[in-house]
Amino acid sequence: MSKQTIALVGVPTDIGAGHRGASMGPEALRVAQIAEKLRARGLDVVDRGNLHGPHNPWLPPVNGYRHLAEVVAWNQATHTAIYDELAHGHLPVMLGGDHCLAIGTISAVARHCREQGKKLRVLWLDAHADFNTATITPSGNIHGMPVACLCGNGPAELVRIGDHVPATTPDVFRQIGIRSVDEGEKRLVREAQIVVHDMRSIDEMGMRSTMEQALADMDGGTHLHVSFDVDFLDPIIAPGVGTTVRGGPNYREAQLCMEMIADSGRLSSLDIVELNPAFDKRNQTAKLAVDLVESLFGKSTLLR
Ligand code: HAR
Ligand code: MN
Ligand code: MN
Ligand code: MN
Repeated sequence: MSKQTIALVGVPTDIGAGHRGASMGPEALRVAQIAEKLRARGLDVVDRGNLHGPHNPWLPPVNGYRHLAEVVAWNQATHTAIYDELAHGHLPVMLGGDHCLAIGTISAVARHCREQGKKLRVLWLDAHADFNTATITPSGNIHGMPVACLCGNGPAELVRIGDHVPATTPDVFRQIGIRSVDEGEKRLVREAQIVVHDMRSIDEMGMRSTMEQALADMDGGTHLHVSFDVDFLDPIIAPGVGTTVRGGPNYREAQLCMEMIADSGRLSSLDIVELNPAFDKRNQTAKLAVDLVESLFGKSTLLR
């Protein structure tokens, strides 16, 4: 079997975010040499360039959503591109862009899994649960809603991307690093029974046991998708995001998280989202994200 092609797909938009600048994420990751670093590991990497979509009109929310029509357009383009890569047997890496784009990627991954008879597991690495709805959102920003939309709780135009409603179910998710959940959102997360490894839990049991649990019960028929919101990381090491929340995983904890995912051997698709170069210093957060992605693809810091 020839080695699997990793396809980088840039999605340069901040359409779902509360700050401008995540649209520069794909280029910052390229400047940090994401393709070259993965190729240096012997991996086959192609860069598809960027998808295109509407510009950000920067308007206030309407009926609880900011820029809904534009978010739909970007996610449709993302769904099509990611589905196409999976259909060709490639491992897609979506370079965001804000986290609303996970609606496009994960709906495509879920569709692929249904067609291939695979089980889906999604690791949601994030400071936030992203489970808001129009009625409870404090902001109207759709990057705070993708998990809800994927589980069928959202506007019809977004929920039906991928033509299967709901795109997936709460039980596929394992949320890790969570430390900022809005009051109404907490209730919905509990009701949906999403498995959340919040920072309190990581403090108490450590990253190793956390990841053992999050990666348990997978087998050769499991497609593992990682949705890496860069604000997962502690802002001391990763200032280049729009919504920093202190008290996240430090460098070693983040490395262990990525190394254990690599060791599972199941990684089949990836989002890298919420990187915001407008908040970064000398591209350090992009470089850190690339360093961690190298670990995700098997680079070990140890003598192994
Ligand atoms: N929970 C807040 C809201 O919905 C902030 C969401 C921020 N989301 C991200 N992605 N940065 O995780 O407005
Ligand atoms: Mn190929
Ligand atoms: Mn997020
Ligand atoms: Mn976040």
